[in-house]
Amino acid sequence: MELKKIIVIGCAGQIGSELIMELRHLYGNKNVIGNGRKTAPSEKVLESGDFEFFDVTEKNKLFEACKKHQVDCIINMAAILSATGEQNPMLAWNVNMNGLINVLEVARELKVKQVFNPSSIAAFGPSTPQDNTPQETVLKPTSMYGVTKVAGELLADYYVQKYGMDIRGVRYPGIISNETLPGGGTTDYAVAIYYDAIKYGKYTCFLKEDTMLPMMYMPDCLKCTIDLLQADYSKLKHHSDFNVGAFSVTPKLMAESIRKQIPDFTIDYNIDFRQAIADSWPNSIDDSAARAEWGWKPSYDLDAMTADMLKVLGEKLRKR
Ligand code: AKB
Repeated sequence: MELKKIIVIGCAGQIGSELIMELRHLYGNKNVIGNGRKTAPSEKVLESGDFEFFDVTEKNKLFEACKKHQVDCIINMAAILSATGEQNPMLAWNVNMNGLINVLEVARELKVKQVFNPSSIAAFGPSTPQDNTPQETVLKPTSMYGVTKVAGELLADYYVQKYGMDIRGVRYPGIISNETLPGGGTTDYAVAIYYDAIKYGKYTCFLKEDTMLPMMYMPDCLKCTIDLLQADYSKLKHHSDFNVGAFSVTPKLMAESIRKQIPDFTIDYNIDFRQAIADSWPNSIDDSAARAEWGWKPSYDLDAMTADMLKVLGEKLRKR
């Protein structure tokens, strides 16, 4: 579908901050509007195009911004993640659910052509098969974040059926990146470990060494988001709940991968409440529906990602 004006809600965050720059590159700076609550995104984001400050829970401001810029696509990256969600469940419910219903209602009222709303592996729970977790399976999460992700998938699919809207989304695994730090997630260790490997040569992990989780490197995350945005809607059988996989990793395997580049790197463990969240999530993901319906294919495995992360972060941290 030909999109003309896109707004990225929540683009001060880990994924949004990189996605907006990639979209501006593809669609033109003036055609991709940024949004953040009050945290200033990078200067690069602020200076390269329009930016509107408001909270996704403020429906009127969202409506006015979409109307003013005549957007035909809303990408909703504003969310409270799993760990913060367990510390403040009502905040997670408010931002994730009221934010989403605002996005869907504004899109319906303004006849916005397309909405992208991400889900997460957090939609699964302890009674879901943990290996090669199927596309269609038990969705009984035990975290508030997961509850909002399942409810969000159902709500989005309801708007597809009821109003004939074009709404798309993937169940992101843990995303590993080197530009904007993630915040409040259970998979955040997989980013922090690289920063600490370079800065201190050691890392203390809050998950046990054998905790296997699905992960993805940011270039693949951007590719999968944009590929789904651009996919032929008539070919999609699923809408807002695509499983997408890249590789699965434990803290121990990640440390071994880092040691191939930094032989003296050490890891130790100080387990906290995030272990219970991680234990309720899959080890690996079956993403055959995404592969069949819109051609999803990741590029990075663990070692390729580690080499790139250490190179990019090494240069970035040395400059400081
Ligand atoms: C989190 O850890 O909460 C997120 C996610 C997997 O959705 N990164």
